[in-house]
Amino acid sequence: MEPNWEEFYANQPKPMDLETSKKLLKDFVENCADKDTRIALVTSGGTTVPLEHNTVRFVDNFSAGTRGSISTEFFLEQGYAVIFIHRTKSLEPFSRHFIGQKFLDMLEFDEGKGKLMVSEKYSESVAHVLMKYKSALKQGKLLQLSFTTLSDYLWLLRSASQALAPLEKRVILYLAAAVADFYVPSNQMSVHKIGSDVGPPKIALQLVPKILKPLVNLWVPKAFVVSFKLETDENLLITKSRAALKNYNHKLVIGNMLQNRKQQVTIVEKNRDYTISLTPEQMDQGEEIEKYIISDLVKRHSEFLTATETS
Ligand code: PAZ
Repeated sequence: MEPNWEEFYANQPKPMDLETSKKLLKDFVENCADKDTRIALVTSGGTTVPLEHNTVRFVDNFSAGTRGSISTEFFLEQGYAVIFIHRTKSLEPFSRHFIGQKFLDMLEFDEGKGKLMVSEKYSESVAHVLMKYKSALKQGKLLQLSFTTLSDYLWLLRSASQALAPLEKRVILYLAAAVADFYVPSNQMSVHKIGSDVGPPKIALQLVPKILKPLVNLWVPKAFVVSFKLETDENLLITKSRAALKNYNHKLVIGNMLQNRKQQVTIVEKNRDYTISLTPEQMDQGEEIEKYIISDLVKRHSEFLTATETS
């Protein structure tokens, strides 16, 4: 039997900071409401599935938040306001350019003057990214909210969708997060760290309800909803993407393969599909496929707005 989404929300506790997030969402949406601004809700990164309430261990997935964080920058560049819902500590727009050792390599310290600086070599590129970030914030065009667990994510997704519903067709949902398909319900989870003294644990994972159904039909019925489908077997990519479109009746599925997701995606609609890809030369030049995905989606969103102008 298909798991029930209403039961999920009835039984999984809300994240502690949900009310604060709702307030931020409300203010952000109100700020965009009187303008003609289009808004993208971008989800990014992977969800965890805790095995214990006092969580020591959890099931996770590979997603680094690359797709979502880069796409957010391109949505902003196209004039959209963006609500970026991301996994804590996964990549974030703009700051993704300054992580790890690369960040330290960009800095120089003048001991004589006691002054920390961006090294000459990087100052132009750092300033470029920084200006775009500050401008997005100044214009009230970027809101970042974070989640860790599957449950936190689904609560936040519902709140964000509901907050955006009044903006109707101006909203695009870009669901790039890698969301767990299985979880341990709260009432079946061990309270404390699972010990090894009782032998190998028997952990029964349950199916996560298909949240796209209420999201498309109830929460944001007028929005332009785009979901992602990740596969590792190429033979399944199109059929599974199309099955998702049929089940949830949203606008587009972006299919991608784990192995080459940074180089190629397939945009799947009910009656056609087409590929967006980077050439090896574009890859060598450091181009990012999200630039082309977002440019295509913005065009599709415009067409949708024009086609539904009177409805
Ligand atoms: O975050 P990332 O850039 O490492 O990976 C992106 C992705 C593969 C998670 C995303 O493009 C995607 O396909 N998300 C949906 C995954 C799924 O639930 O099928």
